Amino acid sequence: METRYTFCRICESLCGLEVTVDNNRVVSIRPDRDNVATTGSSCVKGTRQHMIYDSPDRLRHPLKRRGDSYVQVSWDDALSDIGRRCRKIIADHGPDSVAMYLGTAAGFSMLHPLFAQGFLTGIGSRSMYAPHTQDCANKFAVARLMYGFPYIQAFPDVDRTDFLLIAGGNPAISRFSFLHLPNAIKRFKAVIGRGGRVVFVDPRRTESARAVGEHVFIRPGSDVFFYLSFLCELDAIGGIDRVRAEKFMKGLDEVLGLARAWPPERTEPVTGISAGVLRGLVASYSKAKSAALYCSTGVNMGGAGSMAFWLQEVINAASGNLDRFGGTLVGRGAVDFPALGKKLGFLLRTDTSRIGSFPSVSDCFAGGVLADEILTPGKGQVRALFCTGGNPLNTMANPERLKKAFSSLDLMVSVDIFLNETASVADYVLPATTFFEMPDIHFIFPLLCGLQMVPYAQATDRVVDPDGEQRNPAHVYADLARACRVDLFGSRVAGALFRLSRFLEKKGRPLRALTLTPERLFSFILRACGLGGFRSLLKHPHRVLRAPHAENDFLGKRVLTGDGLVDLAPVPLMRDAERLESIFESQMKSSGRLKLITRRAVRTHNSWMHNVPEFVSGHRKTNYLYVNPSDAAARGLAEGDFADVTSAAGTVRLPVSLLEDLMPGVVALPHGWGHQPALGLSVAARTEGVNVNLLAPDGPGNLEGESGMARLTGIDVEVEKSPGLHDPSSWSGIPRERPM
Ligand SMILES: Nc1nc2c(c(=O)[nH]1)N[C@H]1C(S)=C(S)[C@@H](COP(=O)(O)OP(=O)(O)OC[C@H]3O[C@@H](n4cnc5c(=O)[nH]c(N)nc54)[C@H](O)[C@@H]3O)O[C@H]1N2
Ligand SMILES: Nc1nc2c(c(=O)[nH]1)N[C@H]1C(S)=C(S)[C@@H](COP(=O)(O)OP(=O)(O)OC[C@H]3O[C@@H](n4cnc5c(=O)[nH]c(N)nc54)[C@H](O)[C@@H]3O)O[C@H]1N2
Ligand code: SF4
Ligand SMILES: [Mo]
Repeated sequence: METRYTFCRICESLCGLEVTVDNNRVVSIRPDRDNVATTGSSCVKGTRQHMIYDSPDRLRHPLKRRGDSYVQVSWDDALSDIGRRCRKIIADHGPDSVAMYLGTAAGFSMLHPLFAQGFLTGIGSRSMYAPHTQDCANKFAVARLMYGFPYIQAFPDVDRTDFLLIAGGNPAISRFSFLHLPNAIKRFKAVIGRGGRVVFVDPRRTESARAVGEHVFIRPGSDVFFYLSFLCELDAIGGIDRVRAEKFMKGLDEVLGLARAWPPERTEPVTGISAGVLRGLVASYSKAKSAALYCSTGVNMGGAGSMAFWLQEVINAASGNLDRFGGTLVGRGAVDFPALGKKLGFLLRTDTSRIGSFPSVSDCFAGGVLADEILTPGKGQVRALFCTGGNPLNTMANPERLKKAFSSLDLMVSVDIFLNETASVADYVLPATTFFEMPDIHFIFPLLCGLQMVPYAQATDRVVDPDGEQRNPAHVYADLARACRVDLFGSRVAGALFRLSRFLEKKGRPLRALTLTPERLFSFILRACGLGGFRSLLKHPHRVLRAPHAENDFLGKRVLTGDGLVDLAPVPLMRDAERLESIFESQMKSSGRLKLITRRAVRTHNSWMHNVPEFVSGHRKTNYLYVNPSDAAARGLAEGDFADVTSAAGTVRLPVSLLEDLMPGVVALPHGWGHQPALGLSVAARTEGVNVNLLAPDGPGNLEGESGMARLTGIDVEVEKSPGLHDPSSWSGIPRERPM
């Protein structure tokens, strides 16, 4: 038995973990109480993650599709066939015909996004897709317009603030996003302890709102009008810091002019927030010594996420709270990543998608047009897809159509740890190492962008070795690049170096000294960050602290717009604002309709926790439609009844659970379920939950213009008692005529 220290990479909390290993197996996991940043915080997903990996379903060898099932093949055979087919596709149709979907699990390690992107760059393809357009592309798009770079993300200085408003986020369950904030609820309690206020604006009285602070109901999808009225009122009561705005910003009068048309009385019927309550919030925000507005996915996914986030940022900046302790801060990473990115042109592409002309955001296209990009003939049509660390057939809008599109590809390769529902339509499935089976350092947000309440750094070695032929992402993509005869990162030198390294590594120990291992690469990155080498950082298993954040450290210094001023009224957003009247009209018209929102649970993580038997036992074998008792009574529904939920895109059938915490007129349905089509998830495929994204429409007409965000919350639905039988083996819950 041996104890090893590492950190969890399932969510942005990156909790320090203490792991007991016996005979190359993880036998137990505890939170690392000595970790200087996470001080013993963790959750059941992190401390039970060995149960995910220990499954007999775990991918241990490459698989090749044969008919409707998969057979084991050697890496060499898989790589040479993939290489041959990929080369032909590139030769016949050009590099953009090869696309990649870089999923959430990929984004939390350093090697995976780096090498996967390096491979696509080597091919010369721009066709990168990511879950950003399901959760946060609006934030990247707006940050680029206002601050000059997508990864300049101001965060609330929670530990010093006197007023914190969180819209569309539920940190008690999901932890925090766009900021490493372990023990969030404890920190919020401290705000109240020092006489401050914490307010949640959410269509559901969430676990967070129940634990701490105050709660205000908002009608789903209406946040943009809440922020407009907030800004209008802030201006009316003289809450604008004109001196600071004059010095560091531009566009103030334009955006105030826009907001003035939206006094609280006007927006009240759409947001459901009374003018009195809103005025109270603004007065309190304005009076507080320091204050911060923060929003998360509930706002991002609501159909006008870019405008909503923009206005939130305008309020924080124009009130004088941006770049002040207790307001919002722009942290410093271990290197000045935004400045470097700007210099080298990273993440700043200006192209648009072939279908729908959506701007690429952070060098990714909108996932909501991926099916169209595959199904629409013409130059640049996507014909091959690499799906890596993600499960788009579960997590993206309109999975039925996406499945048809994926099935029509000339080549599809999945790199995952399981044969999930997406991998189940791939030609090849390549087995990846888990987080425990590879060395790592913190990913880009905390390490390079400083999105940490307490800045720190940590490295981890592998905790165990893979028990089969699984390869780490650096090796997978170096090997794929060689098979496709392209240079990793599109660089001849890098390409040759990694080819030589892989060759030497395969030759064994004597030549190890000459190879570029992941550990050596990390040392290179860490030294560039002034954090010493990988081995020296490993000597601090409870991690090391970096310099604390400062105020007055961003405005006038690190703003990367052309003139160094924060742009409060970027032209594309002002243009987008012309849609406001029609959005308002349509929300007024649909105000009597039921709105669908999402709901996360402690034991689920998007689509990848349902193969652990103890996470899906008993009543947890399915997701539920949560309905407010008054809405249920109006439809004759009782706890446990089956309901049909119908949107413009489709219908799902699932059991009802009554929930008083929901705003009347709102129903909630957790995502990440509907694994019935997965060929290699023996536990999850037998769960009975349905795929909520069957209710979400995709395609260019259904995406937000500035960011390409899909609309995954605030969807208009009808709910009625199910007229027929429920079929637990179908991902919609509705009996099918033919097997899926
Ligand atoms: N346990 C668990 N933790 C997770 C995840 C998970 O699946 N499970 N996923 C991880 C990932 S990938 C992410 S991106 C983060 C996300 O973290 P969060 O953004 O905090 O996500 P949610 O917990 O879904 O919180 C969204 C909140 O928005 C509310 N909401 C819905 N629609 C609206 C609306 O129109 N307006 C407003 N104001 N609120 C609305 C919902 O009721 C919900 O409380 O969580 C991460 N952590
Ligand atoms: N309706 C609705 N839809 C949503 C959301 C919502 O709130 N409502 N939330 C959205 C959000 S926030 C997100 S981020 C997206 C997520 O969208 P995706 O990224 O497409 O989905 P995940 O379920 O996170 O997929 C993670 C995959 O990674 C695999 N995996 C786990 N560990 C490893 C590893 O170490 N290596 C490799 N190679 N693979 C690994 C898992 O087996 C799983 O298949 O979904 C979005 N979809
Ligand atoms: S909160 Fe849970 S899932 Fe997130 S990093 Fe910590 S232990 Fe992992
Ligand atoms: Mo996410």
